[in-house]
Amino acid sequence: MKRRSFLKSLGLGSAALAADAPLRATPASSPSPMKITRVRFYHNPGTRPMINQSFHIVTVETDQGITGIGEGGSRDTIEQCAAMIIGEDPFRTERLWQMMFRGYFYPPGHEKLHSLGAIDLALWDIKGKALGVPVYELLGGLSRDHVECYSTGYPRQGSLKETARACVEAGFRAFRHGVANLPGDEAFNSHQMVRKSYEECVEIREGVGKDGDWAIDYHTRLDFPDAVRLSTLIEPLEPYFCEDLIRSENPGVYRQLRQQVKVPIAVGEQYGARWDINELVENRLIDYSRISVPNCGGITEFMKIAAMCETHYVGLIPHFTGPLSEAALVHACGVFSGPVLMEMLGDGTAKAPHLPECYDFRNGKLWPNRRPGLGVTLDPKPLQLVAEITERSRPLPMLHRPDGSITNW
Ligand code: CS2
Ligand code: MG
Repeated sequence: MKRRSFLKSLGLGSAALAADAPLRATPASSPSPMKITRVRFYHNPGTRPMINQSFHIVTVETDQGITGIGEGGSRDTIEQCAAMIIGEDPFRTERLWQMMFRGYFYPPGHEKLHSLGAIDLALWDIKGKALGVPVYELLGGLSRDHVECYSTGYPRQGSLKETARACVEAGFRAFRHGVANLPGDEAFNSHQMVRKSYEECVEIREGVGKDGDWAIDYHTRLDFPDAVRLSTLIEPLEPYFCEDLIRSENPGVYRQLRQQVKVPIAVGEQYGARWDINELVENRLIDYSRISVPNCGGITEFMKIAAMCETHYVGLIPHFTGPLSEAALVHACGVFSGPVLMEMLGDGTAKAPHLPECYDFRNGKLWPNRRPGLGVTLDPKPLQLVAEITERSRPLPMLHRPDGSITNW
């Protein structure tokens, strides 16, 4: 678009159009700040029973008729977070994040962070809808045309080898497998399962072929020496990544583990905000972050973790948590300049009845769209409204620096 017509599109007068005029845009007066009027929380009957991995839905309404949609959380912590922000300006996503994160003095645990993240998704949805742009435009604009995906639980097509082949032939970048375990609650003999897993990985490598990719999730199932043994066995099979090699409670143990294995490591689906994973990223003990939304605290937090990952050349492979969150991740990952691979469940064709418009998936890839906000549409009919928050409640003092920014009590 030529300079003159671009400036006209900003509503600038002829004086500003003169070739030598200073390019001092005088935008139309920005609309008065919105106010959050009501937060609603809906139970989604299709969600998992775990409260820190829910697909429940939250909506945030404003006095200017724009409503944001988020996903995650549980009733009590949604009510706590929502009551902190009633009456606030939804555009101030960073300030509201700080209010919800620090407003109860003790930092939130993973369950409350899930609710905070659900509301944060809705706030970003409001911002994009109000400005008429997709959220990725507010995060720096797209740095990629689409997002490559891998499939977890790709539908079985005969043998494991045939299934892996069908997955990559469907356009997925990689086929994901899990460490072998016997059906039901039969005893888990890790030595036997390491050998069985290795044999399965050989079959998967044959299935995806020499140019295909595959990954394996140890699912924190193995003890340290078994994780080392399996990683050593499968290294020649070139996995794209190996996930959750050991339990997640003590990330520092990856200092020793990293010295003993040479496979690419992905960790983070069990983590929350940046302080759970910063040691792993800053010391490059992992190659990919599995941090996801809303789990880490939504888009606001995810972008901070992404910046830390970019600094240390760590890629993003966010965990699939829910359909709306998957749509939100396309925005957040679409702008990331480093390597990205997103998790998709099954063959990607499952539809959420309450989200008639959600992410755009085809040929094994996720495609950004131009729909404003997160680009999702909510049909609440399949859901059950369980809470409405319209009153502000801040049970603890909240201190501010002289400039008005929040500091701890
Ligand atoms: C798995 C998860 O996708 C993965 O990487 O670790 O699907 C995990 O099995 C579930 O979140 C457990 O609820
Ligand atoms: Mg996993």
